[in-house]
Order: sequence, then structure tokens, then C-alpha cells
Amino acid sequence: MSEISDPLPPSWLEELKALLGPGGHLESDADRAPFETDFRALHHGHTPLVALPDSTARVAEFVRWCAAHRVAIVPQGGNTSYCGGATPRANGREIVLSLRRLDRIHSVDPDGDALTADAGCVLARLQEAAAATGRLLPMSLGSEGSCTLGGIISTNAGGTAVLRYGMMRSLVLGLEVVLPDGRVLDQLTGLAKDNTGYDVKQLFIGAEGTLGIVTAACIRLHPQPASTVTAFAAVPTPAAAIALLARLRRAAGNAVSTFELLPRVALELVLRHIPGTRDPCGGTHPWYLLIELGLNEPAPEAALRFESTLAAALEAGEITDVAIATSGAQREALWRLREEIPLAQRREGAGLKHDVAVAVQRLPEFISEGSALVAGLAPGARLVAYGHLGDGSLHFNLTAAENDDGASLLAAGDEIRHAVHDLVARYRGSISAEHGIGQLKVAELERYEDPVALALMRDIKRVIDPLGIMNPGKVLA
Ligand code: 2HG
Ligand code: ZN
Repeated sequence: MSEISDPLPPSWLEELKALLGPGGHLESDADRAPFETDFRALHHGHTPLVALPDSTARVAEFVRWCAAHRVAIVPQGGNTSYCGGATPRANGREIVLSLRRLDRIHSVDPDGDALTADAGCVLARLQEAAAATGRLLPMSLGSEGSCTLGGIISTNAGGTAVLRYGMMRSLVLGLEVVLPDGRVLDQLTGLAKDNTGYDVKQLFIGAEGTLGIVTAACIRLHPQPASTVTAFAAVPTPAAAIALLARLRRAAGNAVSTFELLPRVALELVLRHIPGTRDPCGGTHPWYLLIELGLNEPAPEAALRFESTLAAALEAGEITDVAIATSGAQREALWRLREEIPLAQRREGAGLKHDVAVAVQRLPEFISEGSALVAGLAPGARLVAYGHLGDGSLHFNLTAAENDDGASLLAAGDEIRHAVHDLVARYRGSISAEHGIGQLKVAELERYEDPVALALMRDIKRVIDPLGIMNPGKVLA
């Protein structure tokens, strides 16, 4: 860790503590520690104190003070970033601003299909609040028990229902944002239609806290489907999986909400490391899919129609085996086979992650070219390429060979990453499909982003945050 060059004067910290009020900060080493390291333990920084304001007005006051003193701010929600986007750097001059005390649900409006809440609300709580009124908040991801509304907006989170409902951006109806000079942008209107000039709130979605601090949001809700059907299917190839997706869409339109691909090795890792899991299909197959549809017809009809579509897919050779959930418990068991892959991969040992996207139709070609590429660069390593096939987004991850401590895989990490990302660039894909840039991929963004887009990003950053106090070193160098 680099040294603390020039600590903030103690009198400044006293001023800040007074400004933040009772319960408004954390200061001891033990209290700060969880805020100074990211969830993957890849990044370690230092903050002199963690600010915990309890209102938007207090956030604004805090930001005004930071702007006046040129002190940098690192906004943090549930601290579940995969790219170190919410971890301070090691210079000791950046103050972590946790939004966790901003946790009020303002309103849930089932008729207007909107929910308004503070940035610090945990996603699972918002999903429950929506469900209690018969509505669906369709953002769904592994960290939903700890990630926060402000965090998933600031990172434009994806998850496992993007195919039907889009990424977080498509769920945002309104935002409240504290700007880097302390002004408050109040666009908590919840309007579905508003064509009054530039839609400035869009700038803050996916900006990873580099342009301002999201303090509250109005989110679009959806009707809850009358019934849900869930299946785990074995497929011979990714191309067959894509043919199946087209078949399901012909039969059920946009009811397909989840279409997740996983290779045999991913299933094996889950079966090995996650107690209570079991393989629902007979035999071994190279690829599997977790499929879910939310339908408007009652359960018996929905199940019959789904089964007949899958029977036709079996006949066409698109799938080779399938297990359909017939109870809530079975559905959960099938979901665990997909959701626990990241944990199982972690438990298996050292690995590399690549969060990439290419056009859905080109994914099979990308997977075979990419497999050959990494086999050459990391002989023996296991490719665990899984993810959101329906969105063209894959976690093109590697795990070291069995009984290998992974040292050589990690040592070759940069070379492998560049090779994978070069391939992605040739496919005109994305080097960060859903996890963002944070501090991990700043150089990658510079290397692969369209120069015109990059120049515009820098212009926007300069205009909105001329002092450069908002989450410095993230997204842009
Ligand atoms: C998922 O899809 C997450 O499960 C995590 O985006 C992916 O751990 C990963 O590489
Ligand atoms: Zn993912």
C-alpha cells in the first residue's frame, strides 16, 4: 500500500464530524476497514473517516465543504463492486461517503407502477416492498441482499432478467443527485414521458459516482406475471442454445426473462462446492441453460405450453435433456446452480474474470475462438464461460487447473486479459458488459473505447466536476 503522503488536517476532520452530526461518521480502524477494501479484496485503500449523512441536505452540505477544501469523495453503497469502483485509493485524502443511512422508502405506487426510495435502500427490501403491492421490481442479481439502489443505478447494474426488463437504466424514471458543487438536481418526477431538452439524469446512471452522488430515485415497476416456469436444460452447443431462444421467443414473445448459459465445468464446481446442490439432468452434457419465463396465463396452461415447446426443441436436437421445476423449492434449487457459480469458482481457487459482451448471434463463434485462444495462453486452465446468453453477455472466466495454485495463471493475467479483450474488440463487443470500469479497468477503457466517446466522457467530467473531487481515479484516469 502506498504511503499516506499528506494527511488531512485534524481540524478539517473535526469540522466534517460536526457537519455530519451525531452518528454521522465512523473513524476507528476497525470501523473503517470494511469500507477500505472491495468485495473481491483486490483493492485496498485508506480513508480518514467514513461519512454517514442522514439526509440529502446533509449530503449536499458535506459536498459543499469538500468542494471548498478540494477534498475527494468516494461514494459507496453496498460495496459490492467487482472493479473497485467504491474503494478509496491509498493516499488517505479521499473520504468514503456511505449512503447507508439514507434508507427511507418514500412511496410505492402500484397504479402508477413506480417506487421512490433513498439511495441507501437495499435492493431486496425494495423488491419486497414492490411485491407487497402486487408489483414486480425486476432487477435481480446475486448481490441483491446487500447492494443498494444508489449503487445499482451508479453502476447501471445488469443481472439475470435484462433480456426482458433491460438494465438498470431502463428502470429509472427519476433521480435526485447531489452535484460536485453541492447543488441538488431534483428530477424525482417519475414521469414516463418528458422530452424537455437533454435528459441530464441519464449522465449519472452508470457514472460510478464520478459525476455526482445519487441520493434518491424513482423506479419503474412491472406487473407480476401470473405464472412462472423455470427449467434447466442440457444443450449440445451454444448455437443450439441460441436456436432454442429463438424458438421460445416465437412461442412466448418477450415472456422469456432469463436465459443463462453455463458449461459443464461450472455445474461441476457448484456441485463440488455448494452443499445441497444436485445435477437435475442425467448423464454429462457440454452446456446447460437456466431458462425462466413469466407468463400472463394461469400456471397449468403455462406449464403445458412450455412443455410442448421444450418437447419440440428436444425433437429438433436443440436440447438433449431438461428438468422443469414443479414447485417453488425446485425452482430455487435450479436457480442455485446458476447463482452460486461465482462463489463456487472462488472456492475452487485462483482465477481470472472477463466480463464481456458481443452480438448474441456471434457468441458461439466467439466462444470457440476464445476457447482456443486461452487454451494456448493458459494451458491446463479451465475456461468457465457462463452468463447471460440472451443478452450476448458472458463471464469469460478462467480457473486454474486442479491441484495448481494458480500462480502462473495470475502471472499471465495481463497477457490473457489483453488477448481476450483484443478478440472482443475484433467482434466489436464490450470489455465490460455489466460490472463497469471502477479502478480495475481504467487503462482498458482507454485502450479499447472509441476515442471520440472517450473525449466526450472527459469533456463531460470536466464540465460537471471541474475540481475532480468525485471518485477520482475511477472510470477515467
Ligand atoms: C454473475 O453473473 C455476476 O453471476 C458475477 O455478474 C460474475 O463473478 C462473475 O464473474
Ligand atoms: Zn453477470
